[in-house]
Amino acid sequence: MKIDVLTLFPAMFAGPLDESIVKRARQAGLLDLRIHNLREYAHDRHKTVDDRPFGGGPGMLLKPEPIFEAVESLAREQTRVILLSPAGRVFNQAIARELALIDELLLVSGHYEGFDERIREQLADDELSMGDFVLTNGALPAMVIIDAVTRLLPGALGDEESAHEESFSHGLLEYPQYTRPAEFRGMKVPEVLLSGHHAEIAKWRTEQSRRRTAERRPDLL
Ligand code: 21W
Repeated sequence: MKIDVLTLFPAMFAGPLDESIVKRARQAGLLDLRIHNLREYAHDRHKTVDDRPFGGGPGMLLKPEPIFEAVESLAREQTRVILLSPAGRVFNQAIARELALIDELLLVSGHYEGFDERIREQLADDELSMGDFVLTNGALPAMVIIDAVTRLLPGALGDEESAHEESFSHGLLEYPQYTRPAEFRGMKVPEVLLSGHHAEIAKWRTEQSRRRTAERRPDLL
């Protein structure tokens, strides 16, 4: 899979994508990731990428020319062009699974007060948000999407990680887990987990998952 990212903050991408499973996927050739600086597609003397909104109002908008030029130079016919903005549909695991099936993504990170609407109309295939909170720009959301999608690429997870994954794909929150020691600062691990009764343990875990989900995320039930 190839993922291009268009951003005003390319330096933010050094680090998070050079660790762990994403690093391994890149080294293995499963993911070809390229970060592009939007400013390099601005051709005026001041490398202008934004301007004031017609009609007035606060903040600055990303202007069309640099983004059109960048997308036209980076995207092919089959590329899925995705804007990151708080006005997008909310990203989730189903969207991650859908994106993991696509050969080429181009993630366009927003900033300021948003995009000139013609960028949406003409260039974007989709627009994604991380949820109802305000960030300073779309760089972290782009990295979140890359992380969530990369681990779904065939071969990205080791055997152990994949097996672990399957045992958690029941749509409930995780049950409480413990490791040694069996007692720590007076806090004891639930007796059933030390009992060796596998059916009892499975029953306890399911019950705990349900209780926790009902309490914290009733929308999942
Ligand atoms: C924050 C851009 C607020 C635009 C009309 C006029 C990408 C993001 C972002 C940002 C506004 C994501 C307004 C969750 C996020 C992102 C920067 C809108 C108000 N509307 N997911 N003025 N949260 N954020 N400004 O902030 O680019 S995905």
